[in-house]
Amino acid sequence: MPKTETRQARATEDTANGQPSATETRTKPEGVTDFVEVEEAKAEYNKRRKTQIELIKKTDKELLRSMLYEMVLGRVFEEKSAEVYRMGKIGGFCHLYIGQEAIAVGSMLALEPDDMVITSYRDHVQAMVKGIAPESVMAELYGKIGGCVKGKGGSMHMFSAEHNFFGGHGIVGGQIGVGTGMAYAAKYKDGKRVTLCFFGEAAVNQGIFHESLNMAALWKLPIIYICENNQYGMGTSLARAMSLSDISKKACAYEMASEFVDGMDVLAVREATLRAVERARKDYLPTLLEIRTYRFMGHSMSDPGNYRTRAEIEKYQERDPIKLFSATLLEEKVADQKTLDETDRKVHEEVEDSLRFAEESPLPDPKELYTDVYANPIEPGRK
Ligand SMILES: Cc1ncc(C[n+]2csc(CCOP(=O)(O)OP(=O)(O)O)c2C)c(N)n1
Ligand SMILES: [Mg+2]
Repeated sequence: MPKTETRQARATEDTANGQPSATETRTKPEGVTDFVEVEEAKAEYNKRRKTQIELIKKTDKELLRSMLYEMVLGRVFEEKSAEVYRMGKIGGFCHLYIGQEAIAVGSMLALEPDDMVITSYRDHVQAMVKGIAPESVMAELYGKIGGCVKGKGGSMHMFSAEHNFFGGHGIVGGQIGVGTGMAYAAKYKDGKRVTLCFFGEAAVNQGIFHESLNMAALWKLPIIYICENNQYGMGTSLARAMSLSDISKKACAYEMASEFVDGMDVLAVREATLRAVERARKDYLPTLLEIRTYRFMGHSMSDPGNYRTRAEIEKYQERDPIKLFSATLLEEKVADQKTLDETDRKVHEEVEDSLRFAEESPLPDPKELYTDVYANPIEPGRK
């Protein structure tokens, strides 16, 4: 839960960094570096165990195993991307999703294929969960013609109209307005499709968030706003940047339904999304989900990460969503160790294949510079 003391403690740090502080000086409690206590989250998770077991019993076992597969695929894919990035094979910005996988998987596996998704630049895993093949995402990272946008988008701009995946957006909060427009179009045209719009917690401070939520509630749009609260916007912690850090509460300003969800619990994410999907599909009502998570890596590949401690990262790694879910599946006998090893083996094979594909895919021909840019293409060389 939000802790005012912590916010003030952060302000104290600001002063130490030479930045202005709006609050009085206060000693930072030992070991408290964020606004959500891991111990508290663990206790909440344990309280949910009974419900979780019931959920596991009523959910298709195959679906549960594919949820695990998708999370592991996301993790291994990105670990490999980081490796080849460091070798200089991928250029430009590259933001990893490691630690946040339960959000993409829990929410998107609750959708129908026709439902639409839009997100920020931290998009590789979401693109794959929506159905874009790993080789197509890897080739895009490489800037090759086999990429899902023919190598012209790169890491931040995965896109596939065929898979109803509408980006990959670099402007913080930009996708919230576009996503709201998509939901408007869906309702106007047929009313059946739901839009899932992901963004980070730093985007909530942008005007577009508030304008969009107001319109979505007023016009009853079938949209689910998913705030992936990983507690940092680049090197700035949420506690230092937001006056009301309980993000799910902001929905009440627009009379919108909202929930606060543990993003390390893939089943909790799925259940909350299912409730929101029903609200959207049946009654055209929007929902704001604040899903609490943590990114295990830096903001991007070029982040030295000196704004947080190793101890803080390790504390959250204890609640690694993949470890938690694997343990639950083992306990409930949905999977045995052999299944987990086999998942790991298959995932590594799939990631290696994607890498081979990306390596072998040619670079785009220079004439591709002129394709898919304007609705009415300009002729090359025209003055
Ligand atoms: C309008 C705008 N302002 C600033 C930036 C620079 N910027 C890129 S990412 C980022 C932080 C966003 O954090 P958050 O929304 O929490 O998403 P996360 O990176 O944590 O997933 C900022 C400030 C930008 N891309 N767009
Ligand atoms: Mg963030």
